[in-house]
Amino acid sequence: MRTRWIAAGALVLVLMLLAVAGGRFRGATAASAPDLEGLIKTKGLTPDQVRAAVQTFVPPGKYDEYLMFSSGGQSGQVLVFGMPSMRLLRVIGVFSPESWQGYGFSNETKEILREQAQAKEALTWGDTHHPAISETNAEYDGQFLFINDKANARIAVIDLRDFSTKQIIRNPNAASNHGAVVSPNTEYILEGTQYAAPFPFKHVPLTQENYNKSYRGLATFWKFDRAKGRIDPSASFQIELPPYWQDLADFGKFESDGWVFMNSFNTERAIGGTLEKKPALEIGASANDVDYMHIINYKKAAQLIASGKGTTVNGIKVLSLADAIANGVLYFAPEPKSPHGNDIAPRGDYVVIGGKLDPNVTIYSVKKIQQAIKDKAFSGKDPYGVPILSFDKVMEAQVKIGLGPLHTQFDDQGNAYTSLFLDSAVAKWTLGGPYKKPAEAWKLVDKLPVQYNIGHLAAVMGDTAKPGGKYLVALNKWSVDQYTNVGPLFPQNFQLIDISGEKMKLLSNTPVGMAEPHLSQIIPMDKVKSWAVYPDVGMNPLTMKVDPNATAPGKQRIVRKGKTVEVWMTAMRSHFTPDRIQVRQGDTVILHITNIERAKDAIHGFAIDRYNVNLSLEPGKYESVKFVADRTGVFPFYCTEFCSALHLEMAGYLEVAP
Ligand code: K7E
Ligand code: CUA
Repeated sequence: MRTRWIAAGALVLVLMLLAVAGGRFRGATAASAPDLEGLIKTKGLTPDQVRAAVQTFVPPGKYDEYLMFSSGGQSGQVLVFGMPSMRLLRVIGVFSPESWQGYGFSNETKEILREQAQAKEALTWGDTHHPAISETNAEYDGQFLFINDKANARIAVIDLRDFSTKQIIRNPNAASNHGAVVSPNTEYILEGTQYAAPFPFKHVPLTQENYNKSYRGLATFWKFDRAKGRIDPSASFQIELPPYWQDLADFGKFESDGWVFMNSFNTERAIGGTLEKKPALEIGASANDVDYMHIINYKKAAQLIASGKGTTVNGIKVLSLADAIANGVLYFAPEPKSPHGNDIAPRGDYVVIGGKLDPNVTIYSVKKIQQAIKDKAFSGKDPYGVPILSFDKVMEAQVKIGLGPLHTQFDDQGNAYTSLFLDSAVAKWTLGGPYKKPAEAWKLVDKLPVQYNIGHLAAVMGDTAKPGGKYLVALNKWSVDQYTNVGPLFPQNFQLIDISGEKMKLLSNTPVGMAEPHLSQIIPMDKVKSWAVYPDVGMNPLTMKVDPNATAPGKQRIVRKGKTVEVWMTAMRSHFTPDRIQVRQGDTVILHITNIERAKDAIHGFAIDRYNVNLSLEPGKYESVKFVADRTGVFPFYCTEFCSALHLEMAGYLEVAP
């Protein structure tokens, strides 16, 4: 039996190789076949495993078909994988200093990390959850990437021309955030709060009465200026929400354009108090059978703000809850208790909600929601006066798919894929019209076990207007027995799944040992047009322009002005010019360094002993660093990238005289 499997496997592989090579290596393949068979036999591979290996293998020198941007969880960074090989191509420093990139060491990147920081904040990490690629007509355009920091209520902007962070915005009124999504043409990035907090933020003693009265949630719409590549806080606004714990959200598109759908939980407004013998938060926050999906007309909110309705709180315009209700900006719809995922179908016609404690996914029809709002089909109001749409009037379908449904992605065949946390599985089910015929609509069609405790999943462009099908990645929280033990901090487990056929097929496992990714987004490789070198020599990565302090060859110099010593330096294989700097103790030293190389990959680093100075200078990049020379001595500086045969010689001395 076993031998027959092995023979079949070898045959499959040989046939595939022949097909791929178009017969070019017929002779060679025939000659090496026994070796292959032996290899398959020794490893005990099944035909499916052999097929998966061939399918995901990207030969040396060839490129992957897709890029996957993953959140880096508590590392505060973004991870970039090639797919289907699942090779890690890049880590992007975002909320945490990243020494390989010199991120958080140069003046330019220090400024990004410090930008918008509030008094007494010295944040050196973030908890990234939701990367969002910029969109044009509800499709990824590959220009920018946004990501949230759940812990500190921040949003970062990454420019995909050089894959580096350009801006970090701190929400002045929120204490944490969760969802981060972009509108179909990237006019806005939505940041929803997670845990309700006193509004405006200050100390308000945590009693039930105070909580109900003075604590609030917020939906923040950050206006994105695409030409500048920056969020413009002055054109942004917030909508005040009841103190529920708002969760994931999605922007409508096409027929739901102008609307946002946002989950909430803890509509019970539980505040904990276990030591005082009150119910634990998790019990209090899941007592009710339903929570409220927030249905927000953000275009109307933007008009109201533009016509002067909002008040400015800590520098940002806020539309009050009362104004939101009075002007038809905010409605609720009941949703299964403790919901999590909130995903809009490709045509913008359905909202899919995964209720963690409900075995169904619940699907709402956008048409029905719009009709119910018109008809004022309300079943009541919440304690703050928000009208609640009647569940029967807005619900389209419920599909029983298994335990712990979380997030949903879509393919190009009218199917949806939902992660099942408690079942450790992916459920494939069908959408209704216009995606499928009535007889095929709203049915569970396949289920694939994953290892283990899946959180998000990501399909190729799986949350856009044009899903690509083909592949899906399960982002599993637990790996348990999938890898060799490397100590009690276990890697996360990414599993690549083939979704091109009727049945899902597991292709590969990838351990992620430096982060807990939440969401990923997958984009065809050719949609991202990044630079191999900075297009002009002396480009400042912050302004994306040639910096006035960039140094041309022949213009290198050291200038003293009072107690400030300024150095204009170039880096080129294999020397820094100048290579000797003499200062006196207590001087302020400013280094302007330009990598004047034009060759791809000719990267230099710049480090100084004991001064915590560390830069990464990619070809054409200008960066500066400033420090006070407070310790005397003779400190070597050197290039930290092995750039040439004389790389070790690419060095110099900083002399600090008493
Ligand atoms: Cu981990 Cu999207 Cu923050 Cu779900 S979230 S798993
Ligand atoms: Cu430059 Cu090593």
